[in-house]
Amino acid sequence: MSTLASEFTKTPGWLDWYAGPVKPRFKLPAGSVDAHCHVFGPGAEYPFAPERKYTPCDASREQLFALRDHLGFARNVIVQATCHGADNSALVDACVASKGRARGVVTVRRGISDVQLKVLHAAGVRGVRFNFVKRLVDFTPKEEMQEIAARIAKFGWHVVIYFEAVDLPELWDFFSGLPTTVVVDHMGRPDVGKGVDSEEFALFLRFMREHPNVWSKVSCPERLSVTGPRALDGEQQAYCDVVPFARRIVEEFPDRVLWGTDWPHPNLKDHMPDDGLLVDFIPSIATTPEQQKKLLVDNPMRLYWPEEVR
Ligand code: 0GY
Repeated sequence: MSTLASEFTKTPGWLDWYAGPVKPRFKLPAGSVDAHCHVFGPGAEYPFAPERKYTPCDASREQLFALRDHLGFARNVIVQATCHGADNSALVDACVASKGRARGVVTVRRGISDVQLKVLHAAGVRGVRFNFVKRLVDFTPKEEMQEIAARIAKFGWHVVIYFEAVDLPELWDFFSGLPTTVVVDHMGRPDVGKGVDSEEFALFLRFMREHPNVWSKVSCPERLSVTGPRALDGEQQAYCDVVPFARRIVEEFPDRVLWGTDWPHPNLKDHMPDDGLLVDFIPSIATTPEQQKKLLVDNPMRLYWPEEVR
């Protein structure tokens, strides 16, 4: 008998994902990839991890695939959420159920065997995620991550890193030593209040410039914005304060950027975005059809489905 969903009580104040997204006005290029999204449970089938820092609402693979189709994406990259710890079952089953239309980025511990890594690869996994956001995970020694990175490099996988901008100086050397492609979640979480010309963001741009193996997801305006989802006046668009950051990265590194919805948007505190409107945000950060095709199709295909790229 599986664990009952009712055994899991959502974290107080939890915001559920938005069930009625609009159809985006922006028509995604054919073959677009939502390269950052999650599945949560359902808890009754895939229990949340005992070591989790939050308990979310359910967000099943069927609901993710329905959103994919509604928004006009062709494929997903599902990233292991910390509420599932290193039990990747929900993600793996979603990848398998997608029939090749989803790849996965997992969390693994050093005890994982090569046989287990091969099973994950067969299911569609192509990367591991190292999380440095202290409110989300317990500390993992760097040696353990180094060891894992060396092992997954042999499978042709990459490393996804999630950290906050203020921690980049301390993590720089560790990141520089990673032997794979390295994908940064949400632009390294800049403090947008400091402005696009801040030293902090300059350091992130330098990090990308000096490391040609580093890519960035230009995602999560809803998580980073201070101005928020509503226009401040008739002129300003939603999340306008995030635009210059994402645009700067897309313009300088058009071949090393990815975009994702971040559905079902864990841990948002003040509002839940309409994913259709998030898609409509894309043309303001990737302003030409060439940039949009690289961001949404060419780059994620090269990283996650290289065998399909001619
Ligand atoms: C995100 C961001 C967050 C959470 C997680 O794995 C997670 O729990 O990634 C966050 O709370 O900032 O990328 O979904």
